[in-house]
Amino acid sequence: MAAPAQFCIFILLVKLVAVCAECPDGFTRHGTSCYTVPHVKADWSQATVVCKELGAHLVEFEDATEERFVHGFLSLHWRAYSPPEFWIAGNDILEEGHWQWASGKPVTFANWDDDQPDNGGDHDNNEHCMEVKQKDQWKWNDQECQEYRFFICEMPITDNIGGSQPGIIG
Ligand SMILES: [Ca+2]
Ligand SMILES: [Ca+2]
Ligand SMILES: [Ca+2]
Repeated sequence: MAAPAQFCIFILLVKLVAVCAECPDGFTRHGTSCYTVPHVKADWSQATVVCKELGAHLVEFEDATEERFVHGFLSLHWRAYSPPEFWIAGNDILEEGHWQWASGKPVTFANWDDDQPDNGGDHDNNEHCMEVKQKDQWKWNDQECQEYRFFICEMPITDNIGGSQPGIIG
């Protein structure tokens, strides 16, 4: 007797997850994340806060496939942002030259622009935050974290579902 009821609950959950898996307005889906690029500039630290307020975080490229998607998105939309320069989550704030994403995950591949990261060169020595720019074909550059840039937020879908629906299962 219990099995059919459980089966129905399972179907209900699958439908619920399917509905919840859609991205919020203004976000674009790729894989298990939703992405948005707010029309506001902020320094790198403020950008992390704004993304968090949106239920997201600064974009972290887990692999080159994800990066290619974001490049494609930026290539379609960059003209709406002036100048087209964007913060992403990479940083070497904790340890010079040790690049990681803001979550603490390691940066597992590289797409640095020529001669980057340079930490600003000899005269500067103060570049610890990662940006991508249209004029550099979206390759990575380290930049001073205090600079104002647009930024890309990423909202992992699985985190949201797990976080908001814990009581339904069981
Ligand atoms: Ca990611
Ligand atoms: Ca640095
Ligand atoms: Ca640099």
